[in-house]
Amino acid sequence: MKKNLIFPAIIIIISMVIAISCKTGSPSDLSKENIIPKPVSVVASGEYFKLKGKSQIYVYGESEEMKKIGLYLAGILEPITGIAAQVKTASGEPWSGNIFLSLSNIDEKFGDEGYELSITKKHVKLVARAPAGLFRGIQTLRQILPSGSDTVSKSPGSCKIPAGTIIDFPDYSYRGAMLDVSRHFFNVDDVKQFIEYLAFYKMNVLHLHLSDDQGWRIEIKSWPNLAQHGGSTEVGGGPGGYYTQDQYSEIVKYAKDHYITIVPEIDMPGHTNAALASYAELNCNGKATELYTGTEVGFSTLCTSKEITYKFIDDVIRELAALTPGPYIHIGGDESHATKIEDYIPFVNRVQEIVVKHGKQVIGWDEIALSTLKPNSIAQHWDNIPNAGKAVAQGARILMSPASKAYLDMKYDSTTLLGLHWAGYIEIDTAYIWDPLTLVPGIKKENIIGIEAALWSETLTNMDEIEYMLFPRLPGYAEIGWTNASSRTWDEYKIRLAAHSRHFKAMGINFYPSKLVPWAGEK
Ligand code: TNX
Repeated sequence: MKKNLIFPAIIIIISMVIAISCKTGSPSDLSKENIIPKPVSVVASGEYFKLKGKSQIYVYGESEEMKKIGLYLAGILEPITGIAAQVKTASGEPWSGNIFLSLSNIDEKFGDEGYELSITKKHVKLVARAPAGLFRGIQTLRQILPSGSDTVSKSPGSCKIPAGTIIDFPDYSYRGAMLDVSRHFFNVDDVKQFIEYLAFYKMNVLHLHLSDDQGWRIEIKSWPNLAQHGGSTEVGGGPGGYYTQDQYSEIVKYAKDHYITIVPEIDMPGHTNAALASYAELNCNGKATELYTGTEVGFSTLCTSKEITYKFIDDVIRELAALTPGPYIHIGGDESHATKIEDYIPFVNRVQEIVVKHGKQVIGWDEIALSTLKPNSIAQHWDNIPNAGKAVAQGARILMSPASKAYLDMKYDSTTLLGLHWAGYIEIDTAYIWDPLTLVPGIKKENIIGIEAALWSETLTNMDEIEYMLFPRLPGYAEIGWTNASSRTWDEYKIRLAAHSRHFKAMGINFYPSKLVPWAGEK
């Protein structure tokens, strides 16, 4: 840049920063805020709370966890408002000028994740039954700060937050996304970024697809070649990679800090070429296969008639269960076209026993309903409606991931360069307009644990590409899981979604600017 242009450029940049800083916002109608997922109820008072340079965050109780949540909120406020709030312990009634976080025995309908956010002229008070509820409520607060999330403004100022009361709790208890780290490997930092996106939209599960034909991505100490050899490539022949157990634990902890459960998946008996290439004895013919870097499915199978196969599975599940505090282990079970059905059924039955022995509950793709499901097993519906029906008939619950609605790797339309389209094109409206309750005939609400959007990575190689497929569909899936279907319409949602482009921009997200969304309407 020429010297005489530097000064005007600096002025422009400074005025842009000021324009998006907290100072300029003067909202007063809480009910007009564009919150995703849409809360259960929002009542505006017409007033506003003014966050000032000396505002502090007060937490009730001495627990480390409360303090941590307070610090998390402080870390969010600082870059947006320029206010470096301190976290202190409160006692007595809330007093003017500050934000208060407390746990209280409010109505059971709030569950662990619900919260009540009351904003008055004097203070902000966030109350929940459990820490997770406070964390979810903080995401709401984050979305109603005038300048949006993560906007960098170093000039401390005052910030007006519209006042009123928000009462909120989720419709479904399981609201997740899946990331396929097998077809292409994504490192720990990428996964952490993914976790932050889920947290912003109050999702609570990250399912990691840790093994497939193209790569084994988790260190198993008793079978080291799985990761060393089986993790050494990916689709297209790149170097692949794997998480050491320490790295996996780091992901688990990061997720936990965002009140997100990790569900690890070891896909079997199909989708196992990476394991079959790493250990010859897992093959029926005793010969190791070649590593695979293509994108075909359905050609591999563990040797279900060999005892060593079950020793292998027992070791893998034992190590994985020990590293995974969440209640679930996902055993895959999809597209086992190379396994005879008479072998598949006893195999899945036996693997369920192994998972239960190691203290975990089974999740598997809907084909596992062909076997005898344990009552607390969960079938993940992706394709076959009769399979979902079979699962429910056996007393199992369904996790809803219908490919034609909730597959994040499907192209938006025929012009989308990334992704696949075997289940159709999934524009933003298609992704949003469906009800988990009406997909499978005869199914009741209590048969559904929740929803999960799946991002398969055959065509995705980096975070930019992941973001493009995630956004702006992810907020819609989060809302389907959180907000009761009776409170959702596409016409109203698309306006709120349009306003979220300010968050996407502030977070540097590479999103698909769908023509169906009136982005010009953003504030
Ligand atoms: C089907 S969905 C698969 C995956 C592919 C995906 C691509 C499912 C359980 N299996 O192996 O990656 O389609 O969209």
